[in-house]
Amino acid sequence: MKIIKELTQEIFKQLDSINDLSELESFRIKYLGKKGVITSYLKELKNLSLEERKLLGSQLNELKERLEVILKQKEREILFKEEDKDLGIDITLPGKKREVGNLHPLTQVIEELCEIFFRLGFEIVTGPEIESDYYNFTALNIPEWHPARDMQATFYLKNGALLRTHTSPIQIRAMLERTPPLRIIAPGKVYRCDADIRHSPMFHQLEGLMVDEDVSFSDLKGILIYFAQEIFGEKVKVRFRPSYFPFTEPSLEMDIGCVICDTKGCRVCGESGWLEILGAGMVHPEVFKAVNYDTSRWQGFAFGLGIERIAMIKYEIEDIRLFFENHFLFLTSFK
Ligand code: FA5
Repeated sequence: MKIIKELTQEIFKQLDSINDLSELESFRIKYLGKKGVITSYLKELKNLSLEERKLLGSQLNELKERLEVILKQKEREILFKEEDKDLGIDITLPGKKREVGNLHPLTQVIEELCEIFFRLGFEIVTGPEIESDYYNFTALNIPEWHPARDMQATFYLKNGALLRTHTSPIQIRAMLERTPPLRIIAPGKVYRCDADIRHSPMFHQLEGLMVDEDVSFSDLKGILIYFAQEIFGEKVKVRFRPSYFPFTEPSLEMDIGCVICDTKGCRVCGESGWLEILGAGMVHPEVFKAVNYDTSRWQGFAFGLGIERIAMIKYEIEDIRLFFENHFLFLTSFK
């Protein structure tokens, strides 16, 4: 028993200092080989009494089995270490964090808006960014001579087409493709010669249109207030102002209380305390005429939201240009 105890200690002491596979193999042969120490002791058992044989035999076999398991573990450890050395890896270094990307803040706002209006039964549609004069202006009751064409400085293409100045032409396309009643929203890029901290030559709008037999101006106001509270929270300050659009009558513009200065006035809201986020109104009978909708039966409202303005208020961003300069730190702060 004393010999087994000493042998066990000796074996484990030696194991600690083994660092490569050839040393490990010599060690295995020394103790477990045909002429190894443990094997020899096992062979000697036959010279002992039955009682001693039983006791020592089970102890020796247990040590042998334990050692076989430990040797396998040690072999795996040595192999891993050698692999790491080959690859030049320091296994003590902390693991690498995998960066996960995020959607652009404007995409996030567009998705949130679509979800809000989708819940209200609006269908999501799209239209082309290169438009004809007819859909962008004429069908929307903006004839060639109309001063409203100056309201939106337009990028014209050589072939007479233009980059749409608003998402309102999608109203016309959607009404021509469908029969009323209908509810659509249409997010997309629009283009105007306009650039400062609140205006960008390319920006995003979301158009909304609802046509039915019994649609009123108060439905429009109710939906706009609902959307503002959903996106900015219930405490949001909202203001409606009378306005003019050739394709709606009556028309309004909606402002949101500037969250950056709490309506006290700052650089972002042009010192007014408010930020204009949308234009809206009841669909003009001339627009219904352009799509052959019976004006004695159908009424409707339409609105056009400025997506960047909404994102600026929501995320308290002072300069619209940040959305398009693609600074990595700016974009990744919207995770
Ligand atoms: C229009 O574009 C109308 N088509 C909106 C409309 C639709 C009215 C349906 C009635 C019925 P306006 O030019 O005001 O309207 O633009 C709408 C919103 O787009 C503005 O309230 C503002 O939030 C945003 N916007 C306008 N110009 C810019 C710009 N250059 N950069 C960023 N956002 C802008």
